[in-house]
Amino acid sequence: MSDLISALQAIVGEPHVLADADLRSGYESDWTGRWHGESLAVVRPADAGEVAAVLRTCADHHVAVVTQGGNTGLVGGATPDDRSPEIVLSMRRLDSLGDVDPALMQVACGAGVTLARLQQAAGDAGLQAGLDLAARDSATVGGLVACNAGGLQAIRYGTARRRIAGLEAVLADGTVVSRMSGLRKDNAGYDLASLLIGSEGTLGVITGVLWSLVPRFSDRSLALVAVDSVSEAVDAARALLGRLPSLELLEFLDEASIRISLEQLSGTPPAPITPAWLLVGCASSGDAQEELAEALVESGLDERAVIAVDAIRRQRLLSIRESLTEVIAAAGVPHKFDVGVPLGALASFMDELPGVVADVAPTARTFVYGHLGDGNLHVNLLGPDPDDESADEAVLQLAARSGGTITAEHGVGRHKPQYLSLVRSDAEIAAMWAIKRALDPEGILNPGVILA
Ligand code: 2HG
Ligand code: ZN
Repeated sequence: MSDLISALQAIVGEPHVLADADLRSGYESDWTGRWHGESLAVVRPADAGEVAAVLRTCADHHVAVVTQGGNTGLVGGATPDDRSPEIVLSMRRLDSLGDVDPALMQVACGAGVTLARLQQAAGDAGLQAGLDLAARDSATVGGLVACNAGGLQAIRYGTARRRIAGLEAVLADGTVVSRMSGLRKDNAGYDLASLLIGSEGTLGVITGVLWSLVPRFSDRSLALVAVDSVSEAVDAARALLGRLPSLELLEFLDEASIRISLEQLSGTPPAPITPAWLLVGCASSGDAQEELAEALVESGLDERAVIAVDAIRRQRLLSIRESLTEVIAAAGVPHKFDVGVPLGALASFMDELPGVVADVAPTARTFVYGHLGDGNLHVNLLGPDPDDESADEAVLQLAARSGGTITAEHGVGRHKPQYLSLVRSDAEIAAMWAIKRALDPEGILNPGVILA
């Protein structure tokens, strides 16, 4: 393997090939601690040309490539495993950020630009990124696109897919494909960008994108609604979805999530602790608070709602929701899910969940929170051994039985390939394999991710 290491050093420069175990370790484990493995080296290219040369070299040496951005993924999709010799391809040095085009509302970003930096650049131009999530300071644009990330504002602006006006990527054989003209309309053949978005590093390595920004609204408002049951939460969500065009965020927390989060935050709870809380946010060029207050009255929710009157209180409310991933990870190695369930089946999914978990993991602690407006719930279980898949199987089967999906947001990764057939037909999986084999015939790009 010393041949491979020297060849990689010749491409990216010696300091950017991390072969030492201590230097590699931060890239070889996800931060929940559930996914880890060993790589031959971490390679840090500076541009698409270097990525192309690295891929060609790895193919020559029959070594696989696990592409990694900010390492904030939650399904092991950017973590090496020990099944085949692999390098980690860290994309963080591809961090160039162009000027915002205010007319087209587009900006060119290298794959390694963090979401926070993109948001800042958008804000400086009087616009916004149209995507937000708690890992914004580390998550990179390339990773967000490779996973088709959702996050807190997907209810208004859609997932990362909707934000992509152009894309550059390196294919497994080292060829660079680039469609960065930013044309709003272009129907010339298959849309390769669409295929690469959400492909989790298995079809190509995304090196840059043209990001499509959204208008920034001058006024924001956020309310916490304390409800007595999940079905009440779902009814409230339905009512608000229909009558609040400026809705930008509609989040759910169950009682266990409310309690574990509040334990970390000092001070009195902002509302009575009930079986569920909703966070309802809107952004408007008019008076957001008035629009929100009106919608709450019309939905009969005003007596259960607390509206945050300023940005500091808004941030405090949001942090109860945003801190959950870290708070839960601090309490153990969680089994994490990002199931999607149709709104009409959400209440029965939540009713059945405790029994389904108790059957296979009677001592597990269950937390449910997430993007209720999108039907996307984050079930988190603490207790089962990280390698014990029985609760995973039970929860994902329940999501599938409920007419939902095994992943609404985080992707399949290494966690869920064996469950793909719960929600995709044999014909669909065969078509996915045909695409995979056509674009990556040697199977060097993230083997074992999505398709096992
Ligand atoms: C979120 O919505 C992220 O906060 C992480 O998707 C979800 O912690 C999780 O399970
Ligand atoms: Zn989420």
